[in-house]
Amino acid sequence: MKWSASIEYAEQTDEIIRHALRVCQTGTPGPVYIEYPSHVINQDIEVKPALPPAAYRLVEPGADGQMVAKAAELIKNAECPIILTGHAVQCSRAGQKVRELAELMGCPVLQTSGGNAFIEGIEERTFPYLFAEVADEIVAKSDVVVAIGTEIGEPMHFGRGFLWAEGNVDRKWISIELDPEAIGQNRPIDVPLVGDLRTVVPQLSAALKDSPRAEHPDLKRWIKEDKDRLAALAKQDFTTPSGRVHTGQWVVESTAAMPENAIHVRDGGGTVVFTWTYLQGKPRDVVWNQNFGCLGTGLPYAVGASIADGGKRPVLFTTSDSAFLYHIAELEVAHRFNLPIVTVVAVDNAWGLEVGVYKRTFGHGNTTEPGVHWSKDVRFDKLAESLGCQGMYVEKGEELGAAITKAFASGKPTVIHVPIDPVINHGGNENLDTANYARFRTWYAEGQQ
Ligand SMILES: Cc1ncc(C[n+]2csc(CCOP(=O)(O)OP(=O)(O)O)c2C)c(N)n1
Ligand SMILES: [Mg+2]
Repeated sequence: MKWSASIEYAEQTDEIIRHALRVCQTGTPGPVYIEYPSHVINQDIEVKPALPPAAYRLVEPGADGQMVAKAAELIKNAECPIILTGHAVQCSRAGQKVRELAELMGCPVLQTSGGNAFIEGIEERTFPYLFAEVADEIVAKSDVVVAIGTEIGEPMHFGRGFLWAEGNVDRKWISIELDPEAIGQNRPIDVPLVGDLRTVVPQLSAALKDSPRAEHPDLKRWIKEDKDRLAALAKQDFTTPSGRVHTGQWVVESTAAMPENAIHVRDGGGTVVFTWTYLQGKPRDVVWNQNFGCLGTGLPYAVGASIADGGKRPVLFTTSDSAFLYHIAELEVAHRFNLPIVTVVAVDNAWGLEVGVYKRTFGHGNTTEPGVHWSKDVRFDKLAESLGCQGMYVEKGEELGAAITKAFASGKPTVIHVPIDPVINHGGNENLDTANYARFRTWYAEGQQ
C-alpha cells in the first residue's frame, strides 16, 4: 500500500478521499487503503459537490521544456535512435502517442520482457529485446535510446550489460517516466523527462514535428528478417520423442489462433520462456506478472481483465500446468460471469523449469527430483467441467488452433488440456531444446549461477 488512513470524523471523508486519489496517482500508480471505523459508517453528513480532479491534484503532468528540447536535439543528431517500451506504455494507454513518436523518429521499437504488448500500427517494427535476433543488431547500432515507461531493470541488463555492452556503448539515454524516483536507478540517464507518458511523449513529438527523421535504412530489412524468423519457427519440425506436443508448437498454434483484439494473459515457467521466442500473434494487451515472476497470477488476472473489459474482448490465457493449479477455483467465477476466457494448459506434469534446474545442478538421472513431478491422472478439462466450464482435451499440436477457434466461437469459458513433452519443455541435461534458454538465464546474476 502506498498510503493508509482511517476516517475518524465523518466530515473528513472528502479530504481523505482526495488525498488517497492524490497519492495513488502520483509517481508509480499504486493502491491506497482507507478504513471507516463503525461509528462513522452510519453518520449522515452534508456532502458538497466533488471537486474536479485538476482542482486538488496534479493532472497529466508534463516534462520540463528545456529537457524536452535537449532530448529532441539528441534524437535529431543521432544516427540510429531507437525506442524501448516498458509495461507502463500499455497500462497508461499511451500506445498511439508512442506510435506517432516512432514514426517521426523513423525508428524500430524494442520491447522489454514485461512490456510485450504491441502497439496498433507499428507491430511490424516492434521486436522483443533478447528474443528476436534483429534486436541484437538494433541495440548494437543504437546511439540514442528513448526508454518509455520502463525501469530499465534486470531483464534489460540494466541498459548496461550483455547486448548493451556491444557496439555504440556510449549511446545516450532519454528516460520518460512518471515517477521521478525511477530516473537513473539502474543506469545513468542523459535526459530525464518526468511526467505522464501521455503528456510527455506528445511533447517530444511536437519538438520533432518540423524535422521528422527519414526511416532508418535498415528498418525494412529488420522487419523482413524477423518475419522470416517467425515463419521458419512456425514451420519447424515439432516431432517429439514421446509423441506429446512440443512446447514451441503449443505456442505457435495457440498464438496464431489468438483473435486480433484478444487480451493475452500468460502464466507458467518453461512455456513463458518459449512464448518470448515463438509468439505468432501481436496482442495489444498482455497481462503477465513480470516482476518477481510470481506463478499463479494468470487466472485471477484473466478473470479481472475480462470483468474490467465488460466481457467484450476475447481473452486467451496460455498457462503451464502447475501455475494454473494455484487459483484454479477461480474458474467458478469465469463460469458464473460467463467470461469469454479460453485457457490453454501446457501439461508436462511437472514444475518444469525447476526440473531443468535440478538436472543442471545434479545431473540427468542422478536425482529423482522429489516433489517437482505429479500424477499423470490430473485432467484440467475435467476439473474445468466440474466448475461449470467447458473442457477440451487436445493431444495433437496441429489440432490445437482449430480447438481454440471453436472454443471462442462457443462463447463459453473453456479449458483445453494439452499434454506436452516434458523433456522438450524443461530441457535435457544441457537445456538444448528450450528456446533461447541461455539468454533467459542472463537475467539472473548475469547467468553466473
Ligand atoms: C509463486 C511462485 N513459486 C515458485 C516459483 C519458482 N518457479 C519458477 S518456474 C517454476 C515451475 C513452474 O512449473 P509450471 O507452472 O508447470 O511451468 P513449466 O515450467 O512446467 O512449464 C517454479 C516453481 C515462482 N516463480 N513463483
Ligand atoms: Mg509444468
